[in-house]
Amino acid sequence: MNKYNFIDIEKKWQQRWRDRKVFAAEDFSIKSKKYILDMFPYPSGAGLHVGHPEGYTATDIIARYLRMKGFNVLHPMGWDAFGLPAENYAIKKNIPPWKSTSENIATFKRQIQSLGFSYDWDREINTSTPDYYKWTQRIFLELFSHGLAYKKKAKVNWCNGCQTVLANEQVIGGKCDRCDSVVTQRDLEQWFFKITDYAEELFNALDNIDWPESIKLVQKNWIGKSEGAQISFGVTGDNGVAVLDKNFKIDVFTTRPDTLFGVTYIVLAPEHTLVKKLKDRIKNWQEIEAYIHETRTKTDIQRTDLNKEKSGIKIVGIKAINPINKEEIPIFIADYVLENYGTAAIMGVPAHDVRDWEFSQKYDLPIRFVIDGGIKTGQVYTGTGELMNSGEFNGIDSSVAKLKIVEKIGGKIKTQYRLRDWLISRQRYWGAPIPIVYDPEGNLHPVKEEHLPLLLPEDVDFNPKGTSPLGSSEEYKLRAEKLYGKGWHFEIDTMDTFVCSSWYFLRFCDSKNEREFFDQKKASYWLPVDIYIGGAEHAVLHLLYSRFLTKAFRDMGHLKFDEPFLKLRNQGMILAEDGRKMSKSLGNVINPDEIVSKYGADTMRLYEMFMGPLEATKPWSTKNILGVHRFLEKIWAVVSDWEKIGKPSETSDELLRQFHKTFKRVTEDIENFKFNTAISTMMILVNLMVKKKQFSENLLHDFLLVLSPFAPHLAEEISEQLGSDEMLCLQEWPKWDETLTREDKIKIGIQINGIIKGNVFVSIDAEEKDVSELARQEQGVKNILSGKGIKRIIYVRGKIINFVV
Ligand code: ANZ
Repeated sequence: MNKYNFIDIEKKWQQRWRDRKVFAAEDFSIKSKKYILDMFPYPSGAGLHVGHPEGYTATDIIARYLRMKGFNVLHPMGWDAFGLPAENYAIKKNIPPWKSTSENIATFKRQIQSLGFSYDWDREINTSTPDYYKWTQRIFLELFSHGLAYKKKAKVNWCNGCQTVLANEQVIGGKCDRCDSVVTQRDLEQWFFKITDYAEELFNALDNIDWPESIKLVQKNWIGKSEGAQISFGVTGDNGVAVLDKNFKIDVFTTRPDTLFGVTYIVLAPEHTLVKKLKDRIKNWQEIEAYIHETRTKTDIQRTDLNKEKSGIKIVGIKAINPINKEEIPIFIADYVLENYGTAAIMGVPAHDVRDWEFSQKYDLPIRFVIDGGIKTGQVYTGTGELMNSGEFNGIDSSVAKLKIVEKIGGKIKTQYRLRDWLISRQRYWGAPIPIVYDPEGNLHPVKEEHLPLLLPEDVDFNPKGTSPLGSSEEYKLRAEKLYGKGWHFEIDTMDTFVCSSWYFLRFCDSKNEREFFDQKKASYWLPVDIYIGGAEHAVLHLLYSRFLTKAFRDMGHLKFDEPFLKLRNQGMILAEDGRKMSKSLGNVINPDEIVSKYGADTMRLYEMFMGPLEATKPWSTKNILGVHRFLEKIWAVVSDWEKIGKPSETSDELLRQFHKTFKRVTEDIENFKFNTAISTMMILVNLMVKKKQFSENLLHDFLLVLSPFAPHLAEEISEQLGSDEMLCLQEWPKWDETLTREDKIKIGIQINGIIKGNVFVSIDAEEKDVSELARQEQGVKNILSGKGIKRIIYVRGKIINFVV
């Protein structure tokens, strides 16, 4: 054999796999299926990052392994191709987004293909092409016709940097998750998907899927389930003068109905509808109105910031009546109570709620302890306990009192979710046009089926002006009039790119279908996804939206399952060699192309898996990559040596066992996503192969089979050079002999009177008699025991032998 020439070898095998379409997934096979998916990338101008191949290598190992185990595997790849960066690039460089996007896709594809991943490229998806976004638009229309897509004027997050609204999920700590600009509030008409209809199921079903606990927790917190009660307070005028309508009530949502006797005031969100309704009865209206105005500019995050000094205004002229003791209490408006949570009103319990405590300090409101535990310290007490100052409920525990109090006053037990509807419209260009058309009176209508895809116009001014660029297209205007009549015009907002990515995994089942989202039979064969790997940063965006869409699709009759991704794993971040995050500005970015051309794709794949546990954050190391490269060279050399010295005639016993142990361990490690330890096991074997040199060709062949998901090019090449004419990737995964995988000797601790004095190695099935015999011969033990009578021997099988003397 010649030198390990990875450049030629890798090119040759990639070509061969492609030409023979060996990784094409077969629809309707009688074989069992496995759907192995990566989070598809956004093809940025920067090209592939070393972080991408980490997850892709992991799924590729699994996909290749499962094919060899006899499964029909769907392992597709595509491009999440709409989005802001391409549009911003267009503004800066005057290159239209479709052009830069297709160039970036070409680069990404070349780079991904250079790594020898076993994707079924016939199913490739590009979300920015009309054959895909036609179906994204169809989804919009179906959601619309089922009442799950709607337009409303709402307070929304506005990013000045991106000049568009953002979904709540895209606002991180009050800033835009893309450009870091501070997000402000605006009142705008926007499109929403009604994800809140699914809040309960989205929350509960997390318990049934195999996802990292951390991701489930983030989603649970985001959905924010709160169990409490809705309690109605009466409203009256000052000095017992009734308000106009006796039925006026203030409903509050509380998680602590057990504190009802401790309520000393009520707070309404400044936007609460009752405030405007009672305008005529409010004596300090001007003050109230100014405060409402002031609140409008504040985001929910600013309003609920725990460090912010509380503010509010007392409403003069009306009072609330506590339903439990008929006490009249003041009503405030304050911005710490949010408009869009619960009932937009709270009962203030300063003794037992931190925010209320602060508020009461500022406005000098009475503090009444009603749960035992706080009064002793004179500080706010948020725990539970026995009730006090609560009439007939005194002495009862919070958990019981909660229910009893709600029952007594006719309140309602209520579960509240923090999740808000998904805001999907964007005032940007490079996204799927929203398929809605307006008549001259401004009424909205769905774009007709036969007019889909509603193509993105090209004659637009990309420069953001705070309104949608599509509004600047003359062609779009004329098109609407031509199709619908004079004065009609299309919606000019586009959809958030997260809409495109919330369903792409469904399309892979049948990505070329021109008549439907996908063929029903194909979908029921392939779906749901069995294993999904991607970054943890998608916890509440993509992963939540995809779950919602799957459930909505199910309820609209397109799918028969509940959850899209049965098993999810996250790859950890790869840091730069200096331990910092890789970034262009720090100049510490590693380019995968360089690694592939210097060491080869197999080294790159193996190295990324060898760096550490898949989910761990780990720094890049050029030294270690060399080590991995040498490991592959060693494998090559072992076989080359054979040519020189001849194939060995027999296998050493030690090597035989090591081979079988390796087959077993690598199999189990792949199943458990422990790729790094699978590789170290293979390294141990190869070292032994180099040292002992005595192993059969059959064993070598089986070793190449288990190596092949990790370093497929090298493994295939050696196998071919050894005379095999069938590709490894089409062969069966090797079996092992279980008895050969057992450790043949085990260590037994020797104790004298319970104190360890030495060790002895015995065969795994040794009897007490044999162990005792061997232990007594151990030199140190022999010396101590000499001349002493052994009273008793205690043997703990496989662990310890104790001589009592
Ligand atoms: C009285 C009370 C007493 C409360 C007590 C807590 C402790 P989570 O868990 O977040 O759901 N609340 C209700 N609606 C609100 C709104 N629109 N804006 C701001 N705060 C609101 O919290 C529920 C609690 O948050 C509710 O229970 C209410 O305060 C407050 F010792 O009612 B509580």
